[in-house]
Amino acid sequence: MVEGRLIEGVLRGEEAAIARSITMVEERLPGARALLAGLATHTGKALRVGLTGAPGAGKSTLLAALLSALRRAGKRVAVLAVDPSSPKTGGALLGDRVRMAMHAGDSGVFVRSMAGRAALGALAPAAGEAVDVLDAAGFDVVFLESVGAGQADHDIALECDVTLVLVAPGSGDGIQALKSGILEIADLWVVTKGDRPEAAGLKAELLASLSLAADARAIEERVVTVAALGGQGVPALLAKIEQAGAVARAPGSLEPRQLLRLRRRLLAAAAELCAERLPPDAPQLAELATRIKSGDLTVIGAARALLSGGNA
Ligand SMILES: Nc1nc2c(ncn2[C@@H]2O[C@H](COP(=O)(O)OP(=O)(O)OP(=O)(O)O)[C@@H](O)[C@H]2O)c(=O)[nH]1
Ligand SMILES: [Mg+2]
Repeated sequence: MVEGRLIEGVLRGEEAAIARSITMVEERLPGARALLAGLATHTGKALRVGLTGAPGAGKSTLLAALLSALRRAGKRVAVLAVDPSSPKTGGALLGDRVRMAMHAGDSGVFVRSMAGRAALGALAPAAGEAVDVLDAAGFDVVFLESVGAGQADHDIALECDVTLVLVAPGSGDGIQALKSGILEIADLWVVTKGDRPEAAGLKAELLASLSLAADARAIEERVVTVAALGGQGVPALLAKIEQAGAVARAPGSLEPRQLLRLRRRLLAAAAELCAERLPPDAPQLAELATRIKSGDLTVIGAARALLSGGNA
């Protein structure tokens, strides 16, 4: 069976098998479910780190610095860049490919972009499943980079153990300019380009804004300034990522992210199965629609009947 060979390849960390598997998951190809089921017992080891920020915030530069630091520590690292707005060959990520080329030929690094194919609503779960593939392939840390697109970033954050939101000085309106809701998804806020003179002011502005909603000291612990070009602040950020990841993944933690994630996956899979069993032209739907129209059933009543598998 094809999936069986792929599973073995992924577990051995073979790049071609990993790439093929991610494509299967991304494009919902036949066999993707069997593949994920086969890999499932081998997942749960990787630390999943979300990283998001406006265009030009410094995501690629910081990722390159984090990658180098993690490689020096002997960790295997993967980056999955998700861009819901551009087609697969889109330009936005090409620059990243070039930057990441410094890791080309290093089998401890895997970089891949994932774009547009999956329906927008399904992109985050598909990205999460692609991370499962990388997790099973033995990567210690998997970064899910998203290219600031509001709701998609939020959904992607739910697939991660730790989420970093990057804010850069010199973008004009400071934190006012950020997409609404983006700050709330962060476990750690990262002020990038810390070598620039406006960075301290931005950090103060960020702290003031965040402290309205929560304990100021607790917030301060979670705001980190880095100057990734020169590497300043990167080891400290890495330590905070590992610390936040350990908390999020602790079995006794109040909201183990893995459980939340699995609950969401379960719902998404149930919806997928439902849609598969009931294509829009299913006779059962036509019959129920007629009954709803005649006042014999309500929409919610018919939906309940469908879910319970019984007759309305
Ligand atoms: N001064 C300074 N500039 C930086 C630093 N980090 C990144 N930059 C610059 O900021 C610009 C954007 O950096 P990128 O890392 O490409 O930002 P990005 O968020 O990946 O951008 P997109 O992929 O276009 O969304 C580049 O010109 C970088 O050289 C830093 O630590 N200090
Ligand atoms: Mg970039």
